[in-house]
Amino acid sequence: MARTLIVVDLQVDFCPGGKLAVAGGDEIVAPINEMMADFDHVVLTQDWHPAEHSSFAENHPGATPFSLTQMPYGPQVLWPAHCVIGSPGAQFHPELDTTRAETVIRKGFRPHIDSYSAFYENDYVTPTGLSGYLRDRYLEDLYFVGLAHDFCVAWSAMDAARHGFRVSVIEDATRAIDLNGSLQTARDSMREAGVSLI
Ligand code: VGL
Ligand code: ZN
Repeated sequence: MARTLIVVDLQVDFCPGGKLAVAGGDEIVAPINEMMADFDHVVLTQDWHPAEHSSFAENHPGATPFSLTQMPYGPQVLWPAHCVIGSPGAQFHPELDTTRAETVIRKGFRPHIDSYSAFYENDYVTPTGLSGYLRDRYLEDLYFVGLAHDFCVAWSAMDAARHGFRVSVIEDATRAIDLNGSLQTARDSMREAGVSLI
């Protein structure tokens, strides 16, 4: 079965020095580049928010970054502004090899809904189109790497497993935000959803 590597949000703002830096985020770039040779297909995802995005703390007067708020679709962490459409921080890490990418899925561009998963926005009903893309191409054996382990990688992997894909997360090639135990929760939930942590 063809193996597809899905590289999640390996962008400047999620690496040290970025607006929502994940510790060690840049350490996984070289290993991911090398790993691409072992896969038949490579897909990239890109977090891509308008400046007025509702997941940004600065768009909620008085709110501090990393606090929780209620959205019509449920609880939402308020983040520092990051990956603003067209900004340098929204670009892929400059050393990431993007030549093998067969498509780039952008997510989070609707002002009122955040999107952690590469498959569905956080309302769980608005699809990004990735599922249809993969199914149409018979790409059903998926390996996730990238940032952040406990948010976008985990939510993507769980959605993929729920939709009947065969799903693994290559943990060495991820790094976590780890907000209030979110890494442990994400790992437990992934295992429960049938994701292999390898
Ligand atoms: C992410 C928080 C907000 C991620 C994206 O890529 O894990 N986390 N936007
Ligand atoms: Zn985001």
